Amino acid sequence: MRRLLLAMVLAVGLLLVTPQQVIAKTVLIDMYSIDTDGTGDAIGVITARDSDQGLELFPDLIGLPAGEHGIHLHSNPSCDAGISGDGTSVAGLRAGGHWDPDESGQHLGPFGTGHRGDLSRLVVSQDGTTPTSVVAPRLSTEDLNQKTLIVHAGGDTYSDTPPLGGGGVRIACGIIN
Ligand SMILES: [Cu+2]
Ligand SMILES: [Zn+2]
Repeated sequence: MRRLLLAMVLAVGLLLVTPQQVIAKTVLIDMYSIDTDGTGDAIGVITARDSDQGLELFPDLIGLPAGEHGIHLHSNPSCDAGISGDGTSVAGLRAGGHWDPDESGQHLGPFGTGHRGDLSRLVVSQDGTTPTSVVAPRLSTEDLNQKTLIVHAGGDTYSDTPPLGGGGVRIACGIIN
C-alpha cells in the first residue's frame, strides 16, 4: 500500500513538472520594395514563428538581388522615406534604428549582446528565391508588434566597424501591426 502511494505521488509529481505544450504563434509579414519615393511593389511574405531557439523567420520573397542581405527588426511601424540631415530623401528612414530596448547602442548581430533587433543574414539564391530561415535567439513573436522588418542592399557584418555594418541602403520593408 505504501509503495502504491509512493508511486502515485511520483506520478503526480511527474505530471506537474512536464512542461506545458507551448502553442506556437505565427505572424505573417507582408513585404514591399522601398526607395526614396516610399513604398513600392509587394515582394512576398515573411512568416515568423516562435521556436525552442527563439524567433524563426521563414522568408518567401521574390525580386531581391542574389546574395546576402542585412535584415533587422527596426523600432517604428513605418516604411516611409525620410529626409536626412543633408536634405536628401532616404528610403525607409521612418522605420528608425534597430530595435534596442536595452539601449546597448551596438550592432553586434543576432548572437551578440547589442541591438535585440539584429537578425541573422537573409540569403537570396541565384534564382531569386529565399530558401533559408532567419533566426533571432533573443526575440519572440510578441516583440514584433508595432515595428518593421527592413532588408538592406548589402550583407550584415554583425559589427559597427566599419560603419553601416547592417548593410547600408534599405531596399525592402514590412510593418507588423
Ligand atoms: Cu536594418
Ligand atoms: Zn543592429
